[in-house]
Amino acid sequence: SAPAPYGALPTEAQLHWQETEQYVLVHFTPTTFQNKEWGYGDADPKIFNPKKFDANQIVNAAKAGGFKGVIFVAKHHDGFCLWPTKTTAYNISASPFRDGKGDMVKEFEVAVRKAGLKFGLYCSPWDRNNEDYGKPEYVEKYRNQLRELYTNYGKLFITWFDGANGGDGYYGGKRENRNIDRATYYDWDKTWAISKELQPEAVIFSDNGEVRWVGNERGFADETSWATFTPEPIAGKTVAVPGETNYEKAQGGTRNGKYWKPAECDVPLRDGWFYHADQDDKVKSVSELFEIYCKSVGRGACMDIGLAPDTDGLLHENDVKALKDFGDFLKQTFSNNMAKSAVVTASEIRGDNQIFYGTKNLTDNDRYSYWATSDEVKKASVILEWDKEQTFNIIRLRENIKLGQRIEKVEIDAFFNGKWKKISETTSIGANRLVRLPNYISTLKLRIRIVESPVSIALSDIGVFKEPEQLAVPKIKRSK
Ligand code: IPT
Repeated sequence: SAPAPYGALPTEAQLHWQETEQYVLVHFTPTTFQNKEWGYGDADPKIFNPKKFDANQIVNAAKAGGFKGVIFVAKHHDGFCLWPTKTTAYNISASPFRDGKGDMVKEFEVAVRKAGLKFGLYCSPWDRNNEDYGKPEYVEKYRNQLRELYTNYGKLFITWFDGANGGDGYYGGKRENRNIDRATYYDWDKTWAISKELQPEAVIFSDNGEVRWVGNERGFADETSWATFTPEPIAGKTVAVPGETNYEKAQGGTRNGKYWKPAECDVPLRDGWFYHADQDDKVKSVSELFEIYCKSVGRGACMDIGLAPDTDGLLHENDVKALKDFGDFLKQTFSNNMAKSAVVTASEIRGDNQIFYGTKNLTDNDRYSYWATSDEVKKASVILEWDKEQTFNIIRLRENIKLGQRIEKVEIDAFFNGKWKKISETTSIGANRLVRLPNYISTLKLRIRIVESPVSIALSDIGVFKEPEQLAVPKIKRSK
């Protein structure tokens, strides 16, 4: 029989989110036209007039980068709604865009579906325009905004909730004190129930959501990062709510944590989430993006890259190029999996059942078919052997996470001059682990030794890859 699952387990929606791996988050509001990061909610709607706006240009640039989903910021902190909402006059109908008949959320949705990607929405809880903000009436309006968004734009893969949600303090030089008690004001259980009811297949992103904020905006999970997490409040608070969850702990998660809450690593493609012309030469290079990929997707998290359309309503050519180059680089790296041409043998197979638990499951591209050991076997190894030397620098490991996160430590050896030599070691595996060696190695044999696991092993994938020696295209010039 199959191994018993271990610890907290992912839901169906979390499995689908995990498979998405990379997506983008698009910020485009009147704040873009004010050249700010956090708008005050004081912009005249008339300034929102992107004359060349084309959702397809933005979505297709993301697709060329290998991104499989698009989250659109339907309302940011400035409170301007990018769809014709009934909840406030401060919305796109008051702007000159499409003569006041526009619906940018719809235009994004249509472009995303046409490109075959997944769609997600962010709607800021914090609202610096709404006159009711801080009162119970606002929370009702906010919930109605969510209802509109989760009803009229098809199936969403993620609903995104910011922890930057109006606590006491200075924001962008402006004092905010609306006496919001974040532990109670938004009543998150009740607010999130709207997402659960109207979009049951979407995961909720937040500090303590079904997908957790990784705790920094550099795009990096910790070297050891568990998919399970037990949220704790920040110092001085009693409940772990969005904006008041101890985010320092989120980078690594919690071994044997109470909940399955894997990390999302969000980071803008430029320095800021919004477009600023003086950042045109600060677009991240392919090597920076690949480092982020390895430290997010390669550590069992998802990668969420911020895209910032300019005042024309288009992505700048440097951004388009960076995304395309990154997508090409990923394709070149991952198109040839050398593990598929190896003879793969294991030190032990559960019940000797080659079909259900054998090593062929390790190279079949199925995240949920797996090699397993017998219940009492918690240390085991797999050898990959080729008939001619292979040169590579990336080793990919995946567990069948339907059975939980099991493995705690792995050592990796290569065969040089008739002897095994340890070349690397790693910790948490989970949905995906990329071990990126500092140099290429050439060898006839590779050995993966699972050395620490509280229960039997259920590994679903071993991949072996070589990242291109040179980027196919010259690096974008950076000023710093
Ligand atoms: C930060 C929020 O505090 C956090 O809760 C989360 O939503 C995060 O944003 C998403 O990136 S605010 C940011 C300026 C660090």
